[in-house]
Amino acid sequence: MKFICGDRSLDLSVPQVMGILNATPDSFSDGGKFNSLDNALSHARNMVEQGASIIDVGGESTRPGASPVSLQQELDRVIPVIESIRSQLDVCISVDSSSPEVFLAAKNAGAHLLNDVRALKREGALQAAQQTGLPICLMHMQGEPETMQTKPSYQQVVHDVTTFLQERIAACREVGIESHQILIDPGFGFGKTLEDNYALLAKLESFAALHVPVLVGLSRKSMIAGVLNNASVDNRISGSVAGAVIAAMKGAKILRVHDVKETSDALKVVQATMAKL
Ligand code: 7PM
Repeated sequence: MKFICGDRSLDLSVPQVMGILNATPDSFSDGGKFNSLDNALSHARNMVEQGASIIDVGGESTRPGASPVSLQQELDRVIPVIESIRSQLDVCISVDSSSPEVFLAAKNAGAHLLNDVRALKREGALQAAQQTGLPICLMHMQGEPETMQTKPSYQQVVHDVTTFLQERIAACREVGIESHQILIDPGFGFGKTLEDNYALLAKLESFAALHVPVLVGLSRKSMIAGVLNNASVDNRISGSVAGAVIAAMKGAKILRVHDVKETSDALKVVQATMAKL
């Protein structure tokens, strides 16, 4: 199962780790621009050494309640980081964005994969994604980050998320993005209650019916804290690793995580086991 990402390929017959790199000022600023770029690159390098085969570079905070960033701000944060990873590291680079301008600039800077929490719903996003020729991860979100956790509501969460992702796959195909270039993601924590998140995780294998690989991000999220007495971020690692293991056993091919070493080790155990099924 080779998944082509620009001029690289990923072997999705084994679960792959996508390391999260937040190119937001709160994560990588100690004043000077060079320092923050250096810090981002060394974090990326560490994650590659620990087993990440993809680095997901994001410049827009999609934290529940977050306010939107300007396009220029997003470009300024993300593009130099992509260029620097591209020139220094042997890894697949994904860009976490919803903006058509960012897709095109990221492709020019050397990105291999687009990751859109808005599933190419923004004006011009479908066309821009198609133009890059890069594969795309379509994520489900109910509402927008500012308000999505106010009152999530579904008829049947698994069915509703599946239908949405099916529709977005169809929209991609209409503009000429082929199904072998598409990944899907149920979007843990994006407009979902604790119950919704666990219902989705429990039924994750059902997304195989869409015939495209599944990517999952639950690292350090509130669905982990929510079953751990609202543990602080530092105390969510074991819970996050458990979630990644469950997702991989239910067929997820890419795990988007903060704690790369811990998750990679756990996924090797999953892989050794799954190879005997
Ligand atoms: C603050 C809180 C900052 C939460 C960022 C986040 C996903 C994603 C994110 C995901 C895909 C996070 C989120 N989550 N992309 N981007 N899937 N495809 O926890 O679950 O990292 S941002």
